[in-house]
Amino acid sequence: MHIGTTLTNYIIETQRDIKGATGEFTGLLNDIAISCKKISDLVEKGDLIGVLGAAGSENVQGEEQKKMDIITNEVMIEALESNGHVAAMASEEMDDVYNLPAGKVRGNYMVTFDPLDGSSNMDVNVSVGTIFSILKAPEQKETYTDKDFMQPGTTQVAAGYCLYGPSTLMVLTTGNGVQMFTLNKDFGEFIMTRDGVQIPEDTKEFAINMSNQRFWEAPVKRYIDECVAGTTGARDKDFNMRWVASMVAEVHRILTRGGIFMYPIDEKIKKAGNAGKLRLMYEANPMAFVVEQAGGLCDTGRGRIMEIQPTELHQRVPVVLGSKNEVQRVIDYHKEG
Ligand code: AHM
Ligand code: MG
Repeated sequence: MHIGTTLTNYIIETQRDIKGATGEFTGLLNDIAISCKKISDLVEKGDLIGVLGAAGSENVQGEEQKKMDIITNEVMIEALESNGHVAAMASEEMDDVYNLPAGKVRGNYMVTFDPLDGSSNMDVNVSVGTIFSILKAPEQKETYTDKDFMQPGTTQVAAGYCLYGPSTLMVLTTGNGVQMFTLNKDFGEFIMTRDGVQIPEDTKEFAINMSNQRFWEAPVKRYIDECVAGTTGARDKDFNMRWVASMVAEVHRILTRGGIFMYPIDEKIKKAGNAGKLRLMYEANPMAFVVEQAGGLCDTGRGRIMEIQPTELHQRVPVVLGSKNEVQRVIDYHKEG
């Protein structure tokens, strides 16, 4: 019905259906779209403008930052703090909550984001993406803290990602299904190219980093062993495997043709003192909102991601997402132990 409409027009139209939404929400999504267009341009130019490679610093999680992690984080901040739609933000690349400088108008929304997910793929010219989650600010004030962000994924107002691949695509949910918009660079607009995206309930494709196999827990090992055995084992079909190492690209493939993506907890992760690899607030929750709105499931294996009560800004969680029947099977295996 909306195919061919611009992202801006679509947001204005649907805003009327979003409880309590004002023009501010439209403005906010527009700010995000502008950041993504800028990031798309930087990603495309790459080595021509010297943005590839390491920055020589580490983020709060002790991971090496790429130049592009820092640059894209700044692009997001600049766009989001300028127009009075945002109260505060949090990012994978910033240790603490980002409060707007004095004098900037504070809006009613809080945004969490991973400005360039899969950034190590930048150097090898493989797809990367920006992930975002929009929450309501609990109150209007000058300074926000981590506590204000401790809202479960079920409270997200909107979420999505922008994938920088052969095309630049914005994938969005405001709780009314999932829409995909393709960037037409000739006139700089995101155009809706798919509406009501649905993930097939069954799949023959799994995505997991197999090099972690020896560290996995028993339910994950059982599930993947069965996929690999295919018709010679417990399953009635043979499986295919994909691993891009960009969550955005994996989720996008799953939205397009089904599949299951897993980044489970394992012995190596536990030994490092972590509860998972991926981050709840700006990776797992926004992807869970998108996946569930497309008819899929997103779980830790032991509970629905969006029902987790966050306790830390950079909290990590195990993630199992995608085609309903396969994710359910993994959940069942966890129950069986
Ligand atoms: P990042 O946010 O530092 O880019 O890390 C997240 C990425 C995901 O996109 C991807 O699923 C995973 O980390 C890749 O993990 P691995 O390095 O085990 O292949
Ligand atoms: Mg990331």
